[in-house]
Amino acid sequence: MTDTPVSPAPAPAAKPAPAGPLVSAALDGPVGILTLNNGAKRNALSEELLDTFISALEGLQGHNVRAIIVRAAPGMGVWSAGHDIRELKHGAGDPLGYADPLERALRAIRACPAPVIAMIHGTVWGGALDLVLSCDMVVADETSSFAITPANLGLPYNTTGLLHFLGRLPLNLIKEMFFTATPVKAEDAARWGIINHLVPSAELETYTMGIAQGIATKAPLAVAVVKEQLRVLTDYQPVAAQVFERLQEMRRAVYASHDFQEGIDSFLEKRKPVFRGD
Ligand code: LCV
Repeated sequence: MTDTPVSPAPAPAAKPAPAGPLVSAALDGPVGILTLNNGAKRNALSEELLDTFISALEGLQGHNVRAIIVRAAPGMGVWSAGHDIRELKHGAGDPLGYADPLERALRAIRACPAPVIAMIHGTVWGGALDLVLSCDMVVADETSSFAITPANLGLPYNTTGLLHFLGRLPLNLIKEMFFTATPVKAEDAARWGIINHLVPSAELETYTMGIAQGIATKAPLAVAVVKEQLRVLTDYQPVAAQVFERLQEMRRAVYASHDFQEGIDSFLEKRKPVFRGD
């Protein structure tokens, strides 16, 4: 990929600028490329990284891009370790609420008029899988795997997130992924439909860029309207207010539980969690 770097998205003003941008943006003709650059923290989706991601995504739209590729920096064994667990707080309300930075990033991807293609080399964990599934297409290589892990943290996944999975996978596969938190390896991810294409590592960039450049030759207004029609038709599932309230009440009991605190503590203390079911 021969990138023409665009000015890196400004880091959030509140904190000192990171050594290099946590997310860099580049243009290759009509194709934008967003690169996650925090290898030391395995591209954990912190508020800082996600704010930078969202502004970089919005910045690319200002350059009239026709397709956008989201990738990790070359050679990283972990594409993203998911939600920054250090930013999950027990007793601070819903850990995956509407205003959560990860939820904002998912909405930004889904609302972006240009198709967004996730290019995966390495492992994808937790909320990063929701981010990948929020992209319009996924191209991955043989090093990829995909895990959704709230059961490792005692965290109650949110209803919007579950709808993202229901829009993509059969119920039995969603249940296996959520109940076991086991990473789905590349071959199975291709067979299950988590990814569009499984290609050898050596061809990953060329293959993904080929799809992006192909999209870039199509009528952008027609592409953008189909993307928005599909978003509206899949995201808006009628749920009775009372049902939604009951689900929220059930989730409240979980994120107030000892097990959620244990999930966070065990990660920070680098030990296995012991869940008591309360
Ligand atoms: C903060 C991290 C993280 C991280 N946050 O490297 O799906 S939900 O509902 O659960 C949602 C809420 C969610 O997304 O939760 C997070 C789900 N993610 C995970 O459970 C993955 C947690 N991470 C890991 O299992 C390992 O880090 C992997 C397997 C990704 C990589 O292992 P590796 O041995 O290569 P380390 O574990 O040594 O991590 C390197 C540094 O990145 C930090 C980790 O704390 C460490 O920091 P220090 O060097 O300061 O110790 N890190 C990794 N993941 N999700 N920080």
